[in-house]
Amino acid sequence: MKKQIIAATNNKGKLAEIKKILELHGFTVLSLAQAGIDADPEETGTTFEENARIKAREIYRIAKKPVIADDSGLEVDYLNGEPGVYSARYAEPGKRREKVLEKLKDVPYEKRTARFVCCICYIDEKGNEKVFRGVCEGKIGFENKGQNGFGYDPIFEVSIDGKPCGVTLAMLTEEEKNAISHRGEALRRLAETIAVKEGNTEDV
Ligand code: ITT
Repeated sequence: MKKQIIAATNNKGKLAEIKKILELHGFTVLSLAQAGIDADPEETGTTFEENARIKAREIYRIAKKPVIADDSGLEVDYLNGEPGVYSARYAEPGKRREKVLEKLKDVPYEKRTARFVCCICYIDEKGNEKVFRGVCEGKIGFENKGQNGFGYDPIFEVSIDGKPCGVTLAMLTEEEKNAISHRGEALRRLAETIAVKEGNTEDV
């Protein structure tokens, strides 16, 4: 049997990426709905790691089964790391990217450096906890470009070989994004650590 993990997220974009990446590594990923859980833990932490632990612990407390939680966000250097852990609450839905673009409107391209950060907290069936981190470096563009992905993807230009190339994460396919993204990196670290092969259901 494949190892089942509950993904403790209410964000559909994240869930799709988590499923794609972990299923490639031999896991079966259950959404909160599939696990029969209706919860939205309050994110009271001040770091991605704290919030990932808070969300994973809350769902583990209810389910007592292996769980992962993802806390992630965009850090813009010119804005001293904003929106950071407040990425999901930075402005009303639909206005968050515009707020970043507006704050950077007179900022030249070379000063628009930014990164996505993702912390994944995994808790195994016995309650052992581990956090995995991934980072994706890039720059904030001057307008929305691309239709794929979610959140800030249309304004985040990726770096290929350390150089920005005018391509946003929203212009990539899901596979292309997962190959270079903060979430892809954190989840591959998790998969390597658990070293799951089909049929292996051992603990961390
Ligand atoms: P859960 O807590 O239920 O997982 P959430 O959307 O509230 O969902 P976070 O608190 O971790 O999740 O906020 C992360 C926000 O950062 C997310 O809503 C996006 O706006 C942004 N973000 C994170 N990863 C992203 C990505 O890969 N592409 C674009 N935006 C991303």
